[in-house]
Amino acid sequence: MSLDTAVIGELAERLENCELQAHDTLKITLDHPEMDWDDAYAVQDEILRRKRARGARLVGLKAGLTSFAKMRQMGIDTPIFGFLVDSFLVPDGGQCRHADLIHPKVEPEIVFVTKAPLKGPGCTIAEVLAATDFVLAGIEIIDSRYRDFKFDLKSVVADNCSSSRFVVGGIMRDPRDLDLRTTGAVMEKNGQIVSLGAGAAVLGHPANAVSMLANHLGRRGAEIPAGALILTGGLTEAVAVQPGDHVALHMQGMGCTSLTFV
Ligand code: OOG
Ligand code: MG
Repeated sequence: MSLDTAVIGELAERLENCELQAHDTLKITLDHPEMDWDDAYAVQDEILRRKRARGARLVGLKAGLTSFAKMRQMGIDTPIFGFLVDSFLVPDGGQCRHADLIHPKVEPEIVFVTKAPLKGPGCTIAEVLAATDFVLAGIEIIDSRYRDFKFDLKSVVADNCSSSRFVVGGIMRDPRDLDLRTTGAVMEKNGQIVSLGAGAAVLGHPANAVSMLANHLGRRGAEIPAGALILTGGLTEAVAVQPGDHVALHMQGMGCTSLTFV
């Protein structure tokens, strides 16, 4: 750690206020170039602490930058991780207020729900599949608090990896019955196909994102609890949305989930 607790608190407040008031800011590493990974996750933890103090409930976790396309674009080889609270959840087929957000984008994701805790280090994909209750289709709405989505990795980790809203739905499936590498995804905006992908786009198999999350938490003395909902990362690049847009995700063998921006 190179930042002191007071600075971590100020950065968390600044980023969370951007989220709550829907305005952007410049990336925080401009003011704090010495910020390290522990500082970045400490800011994110402080945002979660602030939300929980106001009654929010932690409902899940997410991995980001897990697709080969995004990793190549960012020049990284390890994903980033964030949290999901109940206020981020949009009901399946429901509405999301665009004016509450800054510059939202949608991305198709495979969602895991655990039935047993997963603890790293050394957590494997086999353990992930054994601890998975079911998988679902999900659309993540990301909304970086940074101007024009321009950030570096530490800034985006501090900003809870651009987490904003998410919707899950379709048919709950046992991952034992599916080959999640070849599971196809078709995302439509207003009836037009805007992205196409398959599960293998995420780290070869989306369960790898869950084992890497467990290993990341293990290094920090934490674990994935039972009953956690985990977004494993966009299969494709994210797509910008405007008020009035209807977005639907069809996931092979897993049905459909959708939302409308109003
Ligand atoms: C960071 C969040 C990335 C994903 O699924 O890759 C993410 C960003 O691109 O703003 O959620
Ligand atoms: Mg995502």
